[in-house]
Amino acid sequence: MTRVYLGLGSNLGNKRKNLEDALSFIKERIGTVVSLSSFYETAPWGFESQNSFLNAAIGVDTFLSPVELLHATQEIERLLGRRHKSVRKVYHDRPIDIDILLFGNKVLHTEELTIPHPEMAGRRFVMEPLAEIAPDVMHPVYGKTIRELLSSVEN
Ligand code: PH2
Ligand code: MG
Ligand code: MG
Repeated sequence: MTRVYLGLGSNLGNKRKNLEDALSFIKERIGTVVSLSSFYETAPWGFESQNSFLNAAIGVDTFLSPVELLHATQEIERLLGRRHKSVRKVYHDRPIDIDILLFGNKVLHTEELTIPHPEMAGRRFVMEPLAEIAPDVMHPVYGKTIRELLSSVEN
């Protein structure tokens, strides 16, 4: 079993309900949710949109492999009505985005999946919720805790 941390974001429709529905599917299909951050209202980062985000982070204990976890999160995104996938950092409004931030201490780089999430440490909308639930967890590439990384986020 592995403790994983996921980032959740929604900026379309009933955002709070979208996050809650994602949580239900995660409990059903991925594992035991052991921690849940507050919901943070955040400005769109990296693209132009009128729609603010609701972001959160969760800790989950799962028996899935990294690729199984990726496929499970993608299936949940589809079930909650996500149509567009971000391609090469061109982002779209979305009812739900579920990102794998950390997978235990695993470091993985394949065509399909990079773990830890390559952009996490530069994004306040990820690090602030994550630091609420996992301040002392060590980032396996940077060798710093989430709390330390949050203190040097520039946005
Ligand atoms: N997700 C992105 C791009 N920009 N901005 C905010 N505030 N919250 C997000 O979850 C988010 C974003 C790519 O997935
Ligand atoms: Mg994302
Ligand atoms: Mg995503």
